[in-house]
Amino acid sequence: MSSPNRKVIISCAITGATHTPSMSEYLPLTPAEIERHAIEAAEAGAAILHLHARDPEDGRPTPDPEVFARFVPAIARATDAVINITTGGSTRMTLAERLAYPLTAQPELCSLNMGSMNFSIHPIARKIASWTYDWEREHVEGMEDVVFKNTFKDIRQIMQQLGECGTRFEFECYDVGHLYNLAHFVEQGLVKPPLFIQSCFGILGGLGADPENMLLMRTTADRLFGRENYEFSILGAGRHQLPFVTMGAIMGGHVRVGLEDSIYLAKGVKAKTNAEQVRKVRHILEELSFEIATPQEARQMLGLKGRQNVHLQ
Ligand code: KMH
Ligand code: ZN
Repeated sequence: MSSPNRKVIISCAITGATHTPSMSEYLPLTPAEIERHAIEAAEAGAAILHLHARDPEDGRPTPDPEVFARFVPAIARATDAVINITTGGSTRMTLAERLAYPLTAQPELCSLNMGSMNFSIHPIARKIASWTYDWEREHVEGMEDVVFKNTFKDIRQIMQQLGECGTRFEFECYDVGHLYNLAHFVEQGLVKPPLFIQSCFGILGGLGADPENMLLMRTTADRLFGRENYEFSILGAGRHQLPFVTMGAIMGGHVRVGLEDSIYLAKGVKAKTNAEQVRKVRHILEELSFEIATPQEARQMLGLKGRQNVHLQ
């Protein structure tokens, strides 16, 4: 059993592609806003920064490497945090679009979604009184009829193409079957331990945020990989974020917060910055006698290649 003062990696997912501007005036949209939020989150204790890009004009999710290039190098210059670039992008993007910047930047870490699934927040649409930008309503309502495509071939291609660059992965697992998919690729020799498993709860289309499901994911990962071969991290969507990541830490896991996953700091209180969420979860963890991992400690735990081996444009 991990000792109570085990080091906990805090990941922060700065903006994502799921929430839209009308849902929170604090959601970072422009390169300058994403840069500021990310640097503040690192200064607050986030060892890993999970980054998406958005069109500076209207906040629409974009895979454009030129937009990423307007904030990723600046973040890397200002912090020692591990840069984690999404390969998930948005559910509307092609695989080629999703891989465009990761293959250019060859970061230490990329997210990798371990199965096709429904992935939606469409029920929120009816709660939005007015939309700021004309793309938002269809983006949210349209999720009801979109599959987040991650076929075995898609996953294999991401592993092969980015694996050649020395990039390692935050394996985003939204259901227990995704762990078996990961085990399949381990057996194929396409990925090697230490496996960074990001267990995602509370997203419509994936496992619900019930404690029993965290136990299911933890015990299944133990059985498939052996505790010594993986690092368990937890992501709770929306209102589940803080309670779930806290429970996950107590169960020996690392934690992920950020406005990509929840726009709230507390019930009915919107987070003004990503750093607010990092500070809050850090306080909770330190009150429980956990120590927060530095970026270097995270690199060591996850077997990362080091920031000098990245080609941020
Ligand atoms: N935007 C979601 C469809 C990832 O970054 O790889 C998926 C996502 C996961 O954000
Ligand atoms: Zn993401």
